[in-house]
Amino acid sequence: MKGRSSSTKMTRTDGSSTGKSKPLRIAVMGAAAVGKTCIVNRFMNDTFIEKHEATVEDFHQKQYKISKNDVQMMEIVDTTGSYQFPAMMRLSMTISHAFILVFSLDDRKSFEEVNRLRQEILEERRNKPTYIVIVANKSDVPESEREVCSITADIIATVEWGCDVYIETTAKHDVNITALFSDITKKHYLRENDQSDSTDSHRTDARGERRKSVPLTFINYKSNANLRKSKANTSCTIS
Ligand SMILES: Nc1nc2c(ncn2[C@@H]2O[C@H](COP(=O)(O)OP(=O)(O)OP(=O)(O)O)[C@@H](O)[C@H]2O)c(=O)[nH]1
Ligand SMILES: [Mg+2]
Repeated sequence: MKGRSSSTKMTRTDGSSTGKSKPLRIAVMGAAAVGKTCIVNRFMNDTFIEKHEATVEDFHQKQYKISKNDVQMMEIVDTTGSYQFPAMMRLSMTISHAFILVFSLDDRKSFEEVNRLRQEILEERRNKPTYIVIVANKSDVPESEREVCSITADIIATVEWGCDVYIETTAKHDVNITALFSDITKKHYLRENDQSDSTDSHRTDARGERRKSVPLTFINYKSNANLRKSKANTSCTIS
């Protein structure tokens, strides 16, 4: 693997106030080359790198401004897509609160990998609060190159798997990247400050089963209505 050595990247905004809540730890996981690093780089630095350079593990910090007077500290772990570091992955699963599980719309196997990771996370965390977002990246790729149907993936992720949110992104064209992180961060902040609404669905029940949920409405789901319409005649199979 042509990977970087394990590194720590610390990036802060210039906000001087501190958040009331504990740092939010987000782990970004998924198969190799699905765009995890590009998603994080787009969010942290508004940059996009064309060349794929395999990650071992990168750590980022950012203060996210919730409102005029409130900030939330975020700690983001950009994990490896390689299977070579299982202990590192387990640790990320143990210490993180939220998980961004990324697959690429032009890579069917990466969708299957997201399911494997999801199961491993739930097993690892058992009844601990766990917020899982499934990200379909590379939404800019042409229809002819897609191997995963977005509508089917959305239904599987939110209904069958009971994940908290499904969202399409393109790190390349910066679509839904900020919404992705701000959704997770705002919900965490509200939860920590005891203002969460009763529909919050990040927790597991006593049997360790996840409650089903509906994606948040403030996220731009790349105009789902149009997406559904435009894909009405497209055959999608994921099994
Ligand atoms: N078309 C397109 N390409 C993308 C997008 N995001 C990432 N890529 C490309 O996909 C390749 C892999 O991106 P990375 O972000 O390095 O992938 P990764 O998931 O971090 O890979 P590992 O670190 O090996 O696990 C690069 O060549 C990127 O330029 C996207 O939204 N659209
Ligand atoms: Mg990477």
